[in-house]
Amino acid sequence: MGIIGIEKETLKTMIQENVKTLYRKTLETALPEEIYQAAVFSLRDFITDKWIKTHETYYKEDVKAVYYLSMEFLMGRFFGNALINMGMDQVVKEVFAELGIDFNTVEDAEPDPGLGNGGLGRLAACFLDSLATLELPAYGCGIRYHYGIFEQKLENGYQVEAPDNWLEDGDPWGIRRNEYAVEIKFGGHVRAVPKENGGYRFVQEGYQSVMAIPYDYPVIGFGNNTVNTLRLWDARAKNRIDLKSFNEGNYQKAAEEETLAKTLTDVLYPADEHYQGKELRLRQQYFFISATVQRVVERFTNDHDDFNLLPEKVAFQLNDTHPSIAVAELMRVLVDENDLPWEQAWEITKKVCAYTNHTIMTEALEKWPLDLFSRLLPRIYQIIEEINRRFCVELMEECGNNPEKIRRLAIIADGQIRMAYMAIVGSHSVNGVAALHTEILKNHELKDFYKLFPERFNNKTNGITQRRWLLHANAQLAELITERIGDGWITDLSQLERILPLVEEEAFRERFMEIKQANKMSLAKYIKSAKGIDINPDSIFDIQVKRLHEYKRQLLNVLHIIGLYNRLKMNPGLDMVPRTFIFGAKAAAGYHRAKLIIKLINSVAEVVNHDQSIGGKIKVVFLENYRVSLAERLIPAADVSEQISTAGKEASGTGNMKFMLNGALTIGTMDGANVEIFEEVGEENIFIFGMSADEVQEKYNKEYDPWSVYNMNQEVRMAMTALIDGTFDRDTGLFRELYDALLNGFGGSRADEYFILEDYADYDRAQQAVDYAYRDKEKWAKMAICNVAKSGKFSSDRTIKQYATEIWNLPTVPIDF
Ligand code: B1H
Repeated sequence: MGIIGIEKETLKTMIQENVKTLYRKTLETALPEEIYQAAVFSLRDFITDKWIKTHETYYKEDVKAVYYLSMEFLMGRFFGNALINMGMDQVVKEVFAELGIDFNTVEDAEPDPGLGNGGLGRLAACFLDSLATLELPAYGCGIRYHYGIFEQKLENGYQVEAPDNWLEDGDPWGIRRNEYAVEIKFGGHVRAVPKENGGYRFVQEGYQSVMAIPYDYPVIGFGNNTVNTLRLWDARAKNRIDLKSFNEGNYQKAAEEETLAKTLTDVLYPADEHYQGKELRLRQQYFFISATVQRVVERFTNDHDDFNLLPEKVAFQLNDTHPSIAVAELMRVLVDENDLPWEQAWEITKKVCAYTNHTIMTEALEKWPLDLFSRLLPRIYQIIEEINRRFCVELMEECGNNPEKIRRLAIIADGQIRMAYMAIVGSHSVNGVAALHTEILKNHELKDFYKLFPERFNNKTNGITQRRWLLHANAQLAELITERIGDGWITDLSQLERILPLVEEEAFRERFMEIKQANKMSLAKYIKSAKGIDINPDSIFDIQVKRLHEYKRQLLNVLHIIGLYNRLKMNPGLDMVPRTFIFGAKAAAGYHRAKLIIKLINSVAEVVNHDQSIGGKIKVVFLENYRVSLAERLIPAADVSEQISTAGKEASGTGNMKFMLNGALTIGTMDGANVEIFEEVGEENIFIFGMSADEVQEKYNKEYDPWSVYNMNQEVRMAMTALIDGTFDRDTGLFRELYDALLNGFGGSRADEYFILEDYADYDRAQQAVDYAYRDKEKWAKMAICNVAKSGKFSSDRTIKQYATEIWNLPTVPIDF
């Protein structure tokens, strides 16, 4: 048994002891969630030693570190992934088996922390995994929301939201660090105090304050000794309401501060890609940025006195504009609190900050009204005004007196602060998240800035971590791959290319397809137990899971299902491979149209699934509460991955990569990273349809009349009619809004804004090609294997290496242990 044997016995005792001390129970009587907690406390012991060593090393070697600043970290469950990265999963599984505990039940007892909306938050989580695995000094910096993204339930086919109280049963992974608490100031006014040697110092007075308390979470590298830190800030009142302050007449202020602290970090804003302009959101942004910036600068000054060295020790990566206030806060800390001249502080700030753009959807653009901003953050507001004033002077010098252009590019205009512009002006790097997206930024959305600062613009195509999305989520496929090419792919995904020659081997293809089948069977079982729906495991599993947005075009998918259904009704003998359409999607609570589309999917499911006359050829399943842990179940079971956004609208997509890695074939538009998936696999291994981004732009600028599609295409006409003729709405007229939105425009939006009808016919053609390809089992297997083999580019390890060398100049720091 050797070392493992000793560890196993130790581990058993530790788990038993922890169950005893935490819950006064034995393993026989403990609940799965209690065993889970006990197991985490046992594991933490092993992690903590490496964690301490990592930070000792960073400190001693005075290394440069990147701070990934993000409002969202959609981490998913920690337990299974921590075990894998620690190299302890086998041991722990054996220990559980020997103790008679079911591992999966315990794994399922962990809450799935949803501290993010979707792709942007999940990207941050994948990046942290890659940073630790690549031995790069890195901190994730964000907010410890008490409630993550809402839990979605369905009532009568409608989405209803329930709170997600992920901290309810405690937080075994987080460590509170009271000693690093930081004071954050809101409101009040700014006073100019004369300095001894001339000039003024600006101080904020009459403010409200809140304490920021950090909670540290371990981020474990795979197969090394690195344990980095995800630092999430929580709010606490500075002054408790007490009799003393009451007597001093401070009761009101203390009460206000207490309320502020209570609500500040309560809940994640769930309106993915939709700017709302809420005061509390701005407070959240400043709260975690000010806390981070103050801590980072304080730590720097502990052992440096030359601020020009700051960019050699610190890189801030701004995950979209949400943390872009960091530009102004760093200026404040350097100029106001450390007496640096403006010019010097500005050069340092630009060298430290880098900005990633994640969307070109105009409704997501952050533009804060001046009155709100200046009331809440008076000193930061002054600093932004000064940044803007100097930038406008620069523009004038560069382009002459061109008021129209200055207005167009100014950081402050029309009574608003344009956060994206501040992020660009205050950074040395601006990147998009896929090649097409970056080109659109350079040539359209941010064209003027690209002309001004061409050297700042660069592309960093997104990636995903193969540790979670293959090794953990699809253990059997991972094992098959390892059997044939070794386990090097776990830290170097490009090695997957080496399975490409195996497509010619029948035995390999069969094993590959058997694993897919097993994953489909276990998903079918889950769907039966969760929804009571019987699905055919031999049907094509066609999956679209992502946030619900009009631009992602779930409506195109449903409309096509209606079209297929009509076809089957007219011709029950229609020769088609049975298909199971699976959806998962949360809609922002206030996004009426998105919620109506969810209702439509469920109404179509209700009718189609109960119609005996179509012989079970199509089934439609809407799985509620799509989240990381559900994705881990769904994606390994997919045959077809739906990536059907209107070209030019999806910045990258990352779900597309997860499906590919698990051997699903993509049906998709030439959008976001689909373009690069297409380049990797070649046209014979993907189903591409629809207009290109350029064609979309052109159609948008010229006239587009969806009625012409309607009039020319009978299937479209019938599917549209089914929206309003009572087939799915029991004659309530419920879906007329969708009908009108597509044909006439509705509520201020143009008719068929996202070109669903225009792309319908080509989508249907591609879907028929899918059906046709699936009939040839051997060919399908080859295509699927090819997708896995060519997915190496989409590892977040590749992405992070590019950030580290091209943006951060960040060397690796191996940890000896
Ligand atoms: C993406 C967001 C986003 N882009 C605002 N933008 C949010 C914007 O709460 N907010 O205010 C939340 C999220 N999310 C996504 O980022 C893109 O749509 C995907 O295409 C991309 O893959 C992902 C990661 O880059």
